[in-house]
Amino acid sequence: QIELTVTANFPGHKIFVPFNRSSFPVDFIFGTASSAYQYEGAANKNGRGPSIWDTYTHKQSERITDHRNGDVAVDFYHRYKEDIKLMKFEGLNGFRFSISWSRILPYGKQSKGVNQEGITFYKNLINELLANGIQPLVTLFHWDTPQALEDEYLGFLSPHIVSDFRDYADLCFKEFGDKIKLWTTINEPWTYASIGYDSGRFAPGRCSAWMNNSCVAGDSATEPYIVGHHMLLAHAEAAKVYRTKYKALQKGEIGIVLVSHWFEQYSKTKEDAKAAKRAIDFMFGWFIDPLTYGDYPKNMRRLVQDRLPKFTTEQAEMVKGSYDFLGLNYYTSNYASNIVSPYKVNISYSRDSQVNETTERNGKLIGEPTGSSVFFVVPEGLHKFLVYTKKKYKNPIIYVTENGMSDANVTEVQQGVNDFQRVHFYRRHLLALNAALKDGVIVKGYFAWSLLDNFEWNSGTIELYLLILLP
Ligand code: PSG
Repeated sequence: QIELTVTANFPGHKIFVPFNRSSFPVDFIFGTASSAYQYEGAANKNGRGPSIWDTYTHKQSERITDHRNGDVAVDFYHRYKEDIKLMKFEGLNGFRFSISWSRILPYGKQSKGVNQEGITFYKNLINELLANGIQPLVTLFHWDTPQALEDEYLGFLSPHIVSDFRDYADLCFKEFGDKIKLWTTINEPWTYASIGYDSGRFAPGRCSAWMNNSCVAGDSATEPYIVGHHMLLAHAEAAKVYRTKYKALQKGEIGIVLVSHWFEQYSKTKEDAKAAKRAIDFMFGWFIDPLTYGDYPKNMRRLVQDRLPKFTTEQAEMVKGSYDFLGLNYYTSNYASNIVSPYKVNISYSRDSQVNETTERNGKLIGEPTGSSVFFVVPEGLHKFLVYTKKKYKNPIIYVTENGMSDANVTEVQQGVNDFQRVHFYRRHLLALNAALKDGVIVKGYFAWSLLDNFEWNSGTIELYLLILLP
C-alpha cells in the first residue's frame, strides 16, 4: 500500500491505495535481465568461439577480483528450462537476454562459418520463453566481441566492425526475427567504451599507462571516443538493416540500451548546475544526442575538440532517429561539482568533462550503500532521469532494461528469503517509475537485474544481484 495525501476535497486527509501490478498499464512487462557471458557458461563447448571476455578472464585473471571467469557462469546454456520455470513461478512476463556473437559466428563473420548448434540453442530458448508466456527482449551485443575480430583489427577501435556487426545482426534477424518483437542492438556503449578503454577495468582492458598500470596498451584520451563512435555507427547500420529488410514482415521494434547515473549538483552554485549538466552529457548525451539529433552534445564538442570523431552528413542522417524505443539502465546517482581548470597533462575521457563526481555531501551519503562500492540507492534519480529523457529527447518509448542492487550481506538462503533491503529497493524504484508514468513518461516495461546471481565482470562472482520473489 502507498500513502497518499489527498489535497482536493479533504485537504491533509490521508488514504491508502494498493500498489501492485494493477498500478501499472495492463500491457506493462515485468521481467528480469541477463547477458550471454554472465549467464550461459558452456564457453568453449558446442562450437562457440572465444570472445574478448574469455581472453581477458583467462589471460589476465589477476584483473578479476576473485580470479574467476564465465566458463560455467550460471550454466544457463544447459539449465534455461528450469530457469524459465522459476520466471513463470515468480509471475514474470518478460526476459531480456543477449546473443553471444561468437556462439553463432565463432570467428565473427559468416564467411568463416556459422555454428548451427548456437542457432539451435537460441531458437529453443525463444520457443521455451514464448511457450511460457514470457516475452523475449533480445540484445545483440553485450560486450562479448569475437576474439577473432579483436585479433584481426582491434574490434571496435576499427571502422571494420561496423559492417561485421551489421552482417551479424542481419543473420540474427533472419534466424530469430519471426518470433522477436523487441530487439536492441548494443548494451551500454558508455560502459564498453569508458570502462574498456578509459579506466581499462573491463575487456579488452586498454587504457593509458598512467590511469592503470595493468593496461598493456591503449590511450584513454582518444580510444573511448573512437570506440563509442563505431558503436553508434554499428547500431545505426543494424537498425537500418532491420527497418529496410525485416520490420514490415516481422513487425518488431528496434532500439538500443543506454545507461546513466542521475547527477545532482553538489552545491547551489551556477557552476555546479552546469557541472551536473556536463556530467549527464558525457555519460548519456554522448550517445542519446547523436541518436536523437545527429551529433554529440555541444559540451563534448567544446571540451574534447579534435579528439571527438565527426559524423559525415550521411552518417549523421543514419544515426539520427535510429531507434523505435530506448532501453534505459539505471543504478545510482552522483553529486557533480565543477573543476575549474582543464587538465593539461594526463588527459582522459573521465577528465574531459571537468566534473568531480562524488557520493557524499556534508558527511552524508547520497543513498544507502549496496554490495557494489559505486552504487547507492537513490530511487528518485530514476524518476528524474525518466522525466529528463522525456523532455529533452522527444518523449521516446522507454523500457527500463536494468535496475537492481547487489547485497554483500546476503549470502545464505535463509537471509535471502528475508532480504528486506532488496525488497525495499524494488518497491521504491517501482514507485519512482510509477511517478514517472504519472508525469507522462512512456515506460512499457521494467527488467530487474537479475533473475540469478551471475558472473559480474571484473568483480567475478562476488557481487550478488539475486532477485527474490515479491509476493
Ligand atoms: C553499469 C554501470 C556501471 C558499471 C557497470 C555497469 N557504472 O556506472 O559504473 S554494468 C551493468 C550491466 C550488467 C551488469 C550490471 C550490474 O549491463 O551486465 O551486471 O550493470 O553491475
